[in-house]
Amino acid sequence: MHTKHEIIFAGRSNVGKSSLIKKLTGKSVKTGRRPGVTRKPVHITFKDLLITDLPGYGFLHGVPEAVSESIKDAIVHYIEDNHDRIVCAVQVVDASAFCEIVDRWQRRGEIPIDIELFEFLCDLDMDTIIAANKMDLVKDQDYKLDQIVERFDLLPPWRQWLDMVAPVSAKKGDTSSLAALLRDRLHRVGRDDLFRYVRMV
Ligand SMILES: Nc1nc2c(ncn2[C@@H]2O[C@H](COP(=O)(O)OP(=O)(O)O)[C@@H](O)[C@H]2O)c(=O)[nH]1
Ligand SMILES: [Mg+2]
Repeated sequence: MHTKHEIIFAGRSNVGKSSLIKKLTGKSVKTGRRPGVTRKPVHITFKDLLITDLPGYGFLHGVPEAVSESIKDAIVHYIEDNHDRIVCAVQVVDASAFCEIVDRWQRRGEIPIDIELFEFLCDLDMDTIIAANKMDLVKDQDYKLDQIVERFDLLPPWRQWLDMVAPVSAKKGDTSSLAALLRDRLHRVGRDDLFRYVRMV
């Protein structure tokens, strides 16, 4: 069937993009044996809905800088090329490591790649959901989520952003907040019939 709507998942390597897609849809996306192996977008389709697992970006051990740059370019081009059919972008972060990584980049005077991508999505007027994954590793969850939204230039408390921030744990199977937001986006385009492909549990 011709693709009408698309949901994309973007994020650094190893943040849990593929695990989240598996939890939400029940379908496996091909996962590389080591991070950085998937360099092309991987798709799953349900009727005319496409779910896309974009290659992980960021520095990777053993992957030359030029390769990570080309992955970033490929992601940007993919999003630009398919902009019109993308209902929403899920930007996945590892909640337990995100702030530290962002701060390290900022201390070096560089724009962290996650922030750069988020700004790019905002500039495109893309409906973006931040999925804070690996919440099972986080002790003080409200504090951590406040810290995370602040890095994205969103004013804490994070609960002000419940329509775009979803704390989840793919590992624990705790993904209902993200499923609810995705269903809301599908509802907005009149596609309640696709809810069954985005499971609440
Ligand atoms: N603790 C924890 N680990 C997770 C979670 N989600 C994924 N992982 C682990 O993180 C690693 C990378 O997951 P994967 O889905 O392949 O990440 P991707 O590279 O972003 O697609 C795997 O070892 C997963 O088991 C989570 O919610 N909590
Ligand atoms: Mg993956």
